[in-house]
Amino acid sequence: MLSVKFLFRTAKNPGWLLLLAFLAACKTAYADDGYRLWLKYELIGNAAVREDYIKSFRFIATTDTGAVAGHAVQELRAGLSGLTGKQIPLVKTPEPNAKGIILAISPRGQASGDGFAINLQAGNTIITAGSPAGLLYGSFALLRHLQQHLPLEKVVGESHPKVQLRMLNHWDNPEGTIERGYAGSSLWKWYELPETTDPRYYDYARANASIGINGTVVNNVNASARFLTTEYLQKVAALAGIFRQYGIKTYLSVHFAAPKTLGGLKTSDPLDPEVRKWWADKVKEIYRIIPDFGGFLVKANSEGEPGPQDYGRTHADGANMLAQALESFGGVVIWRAFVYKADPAADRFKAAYEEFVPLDGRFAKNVIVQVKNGPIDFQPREPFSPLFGNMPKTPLGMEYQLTQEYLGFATHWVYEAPVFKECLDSDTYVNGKGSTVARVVDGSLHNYPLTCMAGVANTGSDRNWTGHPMAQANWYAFGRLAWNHTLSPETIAEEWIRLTLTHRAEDVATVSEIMQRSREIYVGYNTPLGLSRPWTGSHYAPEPWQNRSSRPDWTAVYYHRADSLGLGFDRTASGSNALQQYSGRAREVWQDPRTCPLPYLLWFHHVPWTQKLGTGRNLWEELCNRFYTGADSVLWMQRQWTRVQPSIDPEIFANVKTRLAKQYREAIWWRDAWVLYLQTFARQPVPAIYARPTRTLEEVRKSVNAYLIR
Ligand code: BDP
Repeated sequence: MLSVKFLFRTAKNPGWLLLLAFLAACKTAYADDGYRLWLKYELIGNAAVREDYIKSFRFIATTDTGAVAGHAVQELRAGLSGLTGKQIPLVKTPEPNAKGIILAISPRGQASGDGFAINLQAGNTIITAGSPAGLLYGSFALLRHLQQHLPLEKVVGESHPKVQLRMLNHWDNPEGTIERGYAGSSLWKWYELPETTDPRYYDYARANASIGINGTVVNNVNASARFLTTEYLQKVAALAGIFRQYGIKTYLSVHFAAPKTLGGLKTSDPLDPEVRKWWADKVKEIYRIIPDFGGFLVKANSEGEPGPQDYGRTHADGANMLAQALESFGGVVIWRAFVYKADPAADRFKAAYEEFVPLDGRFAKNVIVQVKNGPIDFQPREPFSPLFGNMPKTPLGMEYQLTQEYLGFATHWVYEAPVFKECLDSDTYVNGKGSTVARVVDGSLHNYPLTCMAGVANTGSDRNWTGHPMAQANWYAFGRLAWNHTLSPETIAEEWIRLTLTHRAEDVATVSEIMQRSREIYVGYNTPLGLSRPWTGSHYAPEPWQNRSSRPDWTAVYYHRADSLGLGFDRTASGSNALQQYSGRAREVWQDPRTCPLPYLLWFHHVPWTQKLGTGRNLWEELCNRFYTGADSVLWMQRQWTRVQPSIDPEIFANVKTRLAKQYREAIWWRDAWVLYLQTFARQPVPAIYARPTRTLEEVRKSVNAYLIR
């Protein structure tokens, strides 16, 4: 499917007829390749609903004629013509008594800029906002409502984003690969830019704007200094020129040693005057080329990336140098807190807190410290990062990972909204009960002047954007939650299913149930009871036996600590005491193995194999229960998916079906690897109710080794 923008450019004559014919052809002639995401705008089958919308939308008028509002109008016209089969004219002055949509800038009540209100007055649907971007968000909200075939009266209301910077972080490299990308290669065709711009860039921007995303970092945090060359800045500017029309600012990840590697200086020391001047000049150049540039994302002194500590300086010294260069242009520095040193005696869990908490209050005003949701690394389940709540004087942004690095790449179906929500709803207790992570991130707990939520993108050049068709929901859910973190995963899933897959109520419920359970099922066969697996290697295949690496915290055994006595990482006072970094009830509940919820148990405790748990089973039996139930539940997912076949597009149905079959095989792979490996320590039989794995540990190892061959 081509972009709306492209259609508008090419379909001038005979204009709307051509567009309609095109949309109709897409519906009937092809199966759905998933390209249109949640913006399908298919003709409404129910004649009464359709007629009601046709009567209510005879025209569109706007008081703002800039590019962003122009795209709002364009989207409404394309959306409504698809949904109702009627073209809606854009008029300067509405006919008397005609009903239509009016977009109007009105600063009252929408002071935050991106917020909007939708009202019905004298039969007109009036979208008001404090800014053109607000009009765009309001238009998409209206379309989302209509795409769900809901009564128009119900659309009335106001909406304001809870977080200011709602961003995607692309881990895309200059040669077109994507670090941890599983949906093809980069969307950005660097070799063609800036002369040629793929129409897909418009659709990318539309999709983001439709869920409220207003920032994008286009390159990998393990950043190539090449992005700061004039040649690449011109390329980035071409992207930024498109994104800006959808209210999206463009940001770059920067290589901290660029003054040396690119500028030819002897040092990249942030306190060196020449280095500071180099950055100041570079920033001036960037703003000459991209006047609304958003700012820098920085991974420094992390996993071998250069940083201020190379010169005996702090993260604050590094961030503040860049912040100063950006300040007069309104740019921000987003400084990542993903750090851990190669110290065999240390607990990686504690590293970010130890490095960053002492710096609280020392960052410049335009710096945000971006924190991964958990203390380690995007594991299938982690406790919230203890940084949240402990840096009251430094705006902390949230970093989630949409791309499924540890969640089965593009093969396993895992709906991530529960992962996001679990963290947001966690109570840090730093200012007493109710000091949730959500309140840290939205700034309300500590009055942060800047707020940010970022998702590491799961998009790529695959036709359906995300590889697994159901992974589109993770992109969607991220945007919706960044806008409004009070939405529930269920609400978001049901909305997404209606926009993307089916309107049939029973099937919406069935797919939603698969989605709600999918993460827990994955955790069951992958990392139950608080196991984690951030070891090196593929981040895909099971290797719980892996014990050799250039550093201890890149082995599997470092994390699970299986021995003849038990399993799990003791992070209480008798162990690494990482629990000390948490406050109040959070710490109290987690530090006692009797009160620690089972999903977090092995994160914090080394538990004896024979220890009876709240479920009545001992640790070994409980692990077996989770591994087996998790893997078997993929069969349940398959059965449920088969039930909805009649109302799902055949191409999407078949695509998901094949992936589920592979997911099942791999769930068994994970189950067998863990069970057989852990059994060598636990020395207990697999409970009789479960069939023993049909292969030996050696056989599983061999299959994993074969998988890992490069
Ligand atoms: C880890 C990834 C690695 C990233 C790193 C990061 O394995 O590729 O560069 O996170 O976030 O999860 O910087």
